[in-house]
Amino acid sequence: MNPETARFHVLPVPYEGTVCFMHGAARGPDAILEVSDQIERIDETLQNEYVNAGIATYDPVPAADSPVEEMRRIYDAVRPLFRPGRFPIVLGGEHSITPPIVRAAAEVYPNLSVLQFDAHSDLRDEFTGGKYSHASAMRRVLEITPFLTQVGIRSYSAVELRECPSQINKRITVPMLETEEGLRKAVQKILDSLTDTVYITFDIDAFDPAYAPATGTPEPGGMTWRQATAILYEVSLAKKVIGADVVEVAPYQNGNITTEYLAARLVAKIMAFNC
Ligand SMILES: [Mn+2]
Repeated sequence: MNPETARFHVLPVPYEGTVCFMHGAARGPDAILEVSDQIERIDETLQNEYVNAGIATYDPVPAADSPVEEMRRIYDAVRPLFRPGRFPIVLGGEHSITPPIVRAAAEVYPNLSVLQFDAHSDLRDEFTGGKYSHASAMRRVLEITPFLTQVGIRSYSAVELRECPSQINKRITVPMLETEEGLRKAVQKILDSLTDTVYITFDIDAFDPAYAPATGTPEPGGMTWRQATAILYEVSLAKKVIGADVVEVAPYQNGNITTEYLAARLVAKIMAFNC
């Protein structure tokens, strides 16, 4: 696909430099791209052939030895992809890859807000791997923009609560989504908290492990496919979504493709809703 005319720009970032528990996120981008051939070219909700908008897939960003160098490489690779009309989708890799992407996006789109789907709040100031740890990703994002809305969070430390008290009111828990009325209210709360221009970061562990088991820290009590896609649909309709990442897919090597297939479907949904 000619990158000049493509709407969607897919950038693989196979980085897992600071992972502290289950490894494998570096294999995420390849696994997602591989199964993406199996996905229909038409979206079943909107009935649009989103692939016709054009999808350009780039070579992976080579993983660096140091987090600082990795952040620089990601920024350099993704910065040219943020342009009016272009919609970058970055495939991780661990969650620490998100801050340099948000930094690049915020340079093009002032007043940017970030919508984070995640089991973990990732607001620690430092963790294993220092300032650029996967557990610090959203703390770094808060240094770029104060507009951060978090969905699906069910695991965090007392320190995070204490140090980022303003985030507590901008958090949508999974129980809030469990009835039709709850989901409707949650969507409204999300829309009210976001600015007009939105970047989406989607940690696959936001889903319940029943949906996406192959991830570093599969937390029970997660979101369903329907809850996640309903929120993505409403946000894409009401806001200008300018890019997204899907991170923390750590594929099994036993032939179970449930998680990467779901991730590929998620990417397709994001494309279909933002054609
Ligand atoms: Mn995360």
